[in-house]
Amino acid sequence: MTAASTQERLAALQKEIVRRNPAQPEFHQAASEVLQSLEPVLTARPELAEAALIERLLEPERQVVFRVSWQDDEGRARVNRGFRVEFNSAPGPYKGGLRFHPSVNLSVVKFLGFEQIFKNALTGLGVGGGKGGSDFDPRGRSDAEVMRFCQAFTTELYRHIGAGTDVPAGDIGVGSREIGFLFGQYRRITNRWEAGVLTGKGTGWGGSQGRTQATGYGNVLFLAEMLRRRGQDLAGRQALVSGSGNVAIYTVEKLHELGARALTVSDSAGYVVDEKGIDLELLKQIKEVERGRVRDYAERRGASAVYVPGGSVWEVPADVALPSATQNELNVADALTLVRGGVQAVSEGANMPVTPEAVRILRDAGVAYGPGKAANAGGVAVSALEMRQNSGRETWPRERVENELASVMRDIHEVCWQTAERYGTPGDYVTGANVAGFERVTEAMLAQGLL
Ligand code: NDP
Ligand code: 2IT
Repeated sequence: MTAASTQERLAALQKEIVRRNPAQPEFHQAASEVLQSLEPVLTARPELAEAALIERLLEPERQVVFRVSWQDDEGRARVNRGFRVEFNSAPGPYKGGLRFHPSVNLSVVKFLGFEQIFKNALTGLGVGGGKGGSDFDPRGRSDAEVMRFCQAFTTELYRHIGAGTDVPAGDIGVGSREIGFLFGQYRRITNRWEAGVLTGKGTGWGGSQGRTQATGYGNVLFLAEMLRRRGQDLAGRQALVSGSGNVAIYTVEKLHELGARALTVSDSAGYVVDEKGIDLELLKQIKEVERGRVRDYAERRGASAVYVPGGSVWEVPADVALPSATQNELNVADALTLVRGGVQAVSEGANMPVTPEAVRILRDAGVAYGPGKAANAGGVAVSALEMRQNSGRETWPRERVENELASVMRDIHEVCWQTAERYGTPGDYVTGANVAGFERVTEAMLAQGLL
């Protein structure tokens, strides 16, 4: 195959994706980002362009959409929509989080599930790709309402999941509280104590030490590795973190551990800039214990912190940026502001937080850019380690998990780096991650025949 004929085929595929998946802009965006990286590998390795492998990759193996009816505290019946998209199980059981947020729809779940295939392949830990969730909004709901919702959700989902089939975990709006309720209902319905059916469990009942911290920690380790390749390090750096949930909190923790200073956190209402660096204990108290907002942080922190309603953390000048909230949260204007402010590296804790046009601006300006499917893979990597512990009925000490996480993140960085070099785009982690993930998954698919 020549480069030109490959390009033609990819362009035709892009059109076909839009035609076959109408009104799914997030899925189009995620698919297009990967397809744009594949020309060199398809031209160089025609066997991977064969057998409709790309077409198969783009079509989920199975998509489940279901009704979730539950009762609120006033006794009223409520109805939400549940999703599980089982995208690809060639490397291992479907694996990926559940997101509870009013913006969840099939497009969002498919974009996340598609990215998860490549991310999971990069971990090398034998997990396929999937994602799920609901348009349920947990904000303002009591514990009892969240429990009833999770039970109703599991009553439908349970028949599709299992330790060797499909293993959900958390994502936006789903943390250890929700995983507990989901697990309890699964156990009740199946009459099985099947630890490996969900990850992110409590450490007293089958969860892995270090899973809560893994995504944020992993992203900072990936960022440190990108900087190291440029002869720089994190110590003394000023960092921007967006979001104030699971990923953001443990990103701040690891940044501080490595001598950097996290200046910001945010939520959908506004952001906080704290010139002394985010006070982690206060942030954890407000977010993990009280389930409060970043505005509360600013009110209690004192003079060093300012709350800015609306706007975005990217307005603050800093050396590095770690978007850790949601998709498309960093646009062209933000990228230009960051570059003007002297940013040297951007590493994605969230999935697809930087828009494609903004990525181009960062790369053209020579900013090191770590795409989420490599940089935030630490969470699912420790989930895969949780599955290992569950299958052997083992409990690994925190230190062992952290060492393995550090080694997985180094390996992911290395495979992205080497792959980018091999295809003539040194330092380009997008090509590295997409092509390396693609090679691993398609090799597994080819070996298993036409399914
Ligand atoms: P949480 O629910 O713990 O926190 C989400 C944070 O992002 C909150 O601060 C929330 O603010 C903010 N946010 C969510 N949606 C929006 C929105 N539409 N606009 C503005 N802010 C928003 O989720 P996580 O920390 O777990 O997830 C954050 C990101 O990291 C997501 O992209 C997720 O897919 C990704 N990720 C998570 C992993 C994990 O292990 N949890 C693993 C890999 C990636 P508010 O409270 O106002 O909604
Ligand atoms: O986006 C992600 O990688 C996650 N939400 C974590 C998935 C998992 O199975 O741990």
